[in-house]
Amino acid sequence: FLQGPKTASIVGCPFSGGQPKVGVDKGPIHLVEAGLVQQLEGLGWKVNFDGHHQFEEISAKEDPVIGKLKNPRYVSKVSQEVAKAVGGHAKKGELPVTLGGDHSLAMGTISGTLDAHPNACVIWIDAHADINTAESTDSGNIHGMPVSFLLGLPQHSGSSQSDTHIQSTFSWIKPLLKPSRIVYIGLRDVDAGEKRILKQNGIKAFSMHEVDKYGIGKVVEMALDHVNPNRDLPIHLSFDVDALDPSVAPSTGTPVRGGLTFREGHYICEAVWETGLLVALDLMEVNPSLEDESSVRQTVAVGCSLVRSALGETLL
Ligand code: B3U
Ligand code: MN
Ligand code: MN
Repeated sequence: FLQGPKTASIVGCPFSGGQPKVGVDKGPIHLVEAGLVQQLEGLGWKVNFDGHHQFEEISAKEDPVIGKLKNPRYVSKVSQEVAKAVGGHAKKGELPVTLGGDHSLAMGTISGTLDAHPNACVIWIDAHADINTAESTDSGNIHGMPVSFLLGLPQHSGSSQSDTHIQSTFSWIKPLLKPSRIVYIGLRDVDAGEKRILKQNGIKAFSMHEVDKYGIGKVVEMALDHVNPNRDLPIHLSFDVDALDPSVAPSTGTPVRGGLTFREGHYICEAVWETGLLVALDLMEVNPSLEDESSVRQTVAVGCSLVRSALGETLL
């Protein structure tokens, strides 16, 4: 295919177990209610959407922390289901569009993509690096950790018993992602431990500093040159809406000022679409319970707009 498959499959993931704030599980519902399906159909896509996923909850009582990790069984089980859904769509030649939900879901989406496209690369758009390990995490929130699991980094939690327990809980994740196949854009709130992990693994990241210095056009070109030098590998775009400045996308769980502008965020989506290599898209961390009604409407609208751009809207 030249411009990606022409069927998009919406994977609605009402899930918030990777972080403590309620409401992010309502993100996908609001995005669909805002008309995302019809908007994509308006761009000429055939869109599959047969309702949001219904994840069977694992109660807090049945899901005590392992080391510092919160809701580990629930997060793992949900992401495993998401991996199956995303992988299934991708193998049928459809474009999975996963709507979060919190970013721990990317353990599932990227596992699904790599199952269908083992040579895929990942472009991760975020204020945060989401690469904490069981050892480095302060919060224990797994939405700050998915990349470390995808890379198969060692998960040391302080006792060998809980190390084994973490390993078995997440044993379905095949560590297929190579450090050279992921690139970040938008970072500005990275923990000290995460900086160490990025450096040790030689992972390329373009923080807001580089966006300021080079401009978004050059940054995206450099990011693609790094992760996809011959422009021949399938691309998974994982977009955390908190990469955008809070003035653009206020309704998200961990806003950080100094983020991407509306245009910079859209430019990334357009440039990825332009490669013709997009095989999967995530839009994560829209939380319609945070901030006032007009902020929610704005954030949901921007979310829909980013998805449309990644699916070809702005290309003339
Ligand atoms: N790095 C911190 C904060 C954080 C990560 N992702 C989000 N927040 N959204 C952590 O909790 O790991
Ligand atoms: Mn994130
Ligand atoms: Mn984030």
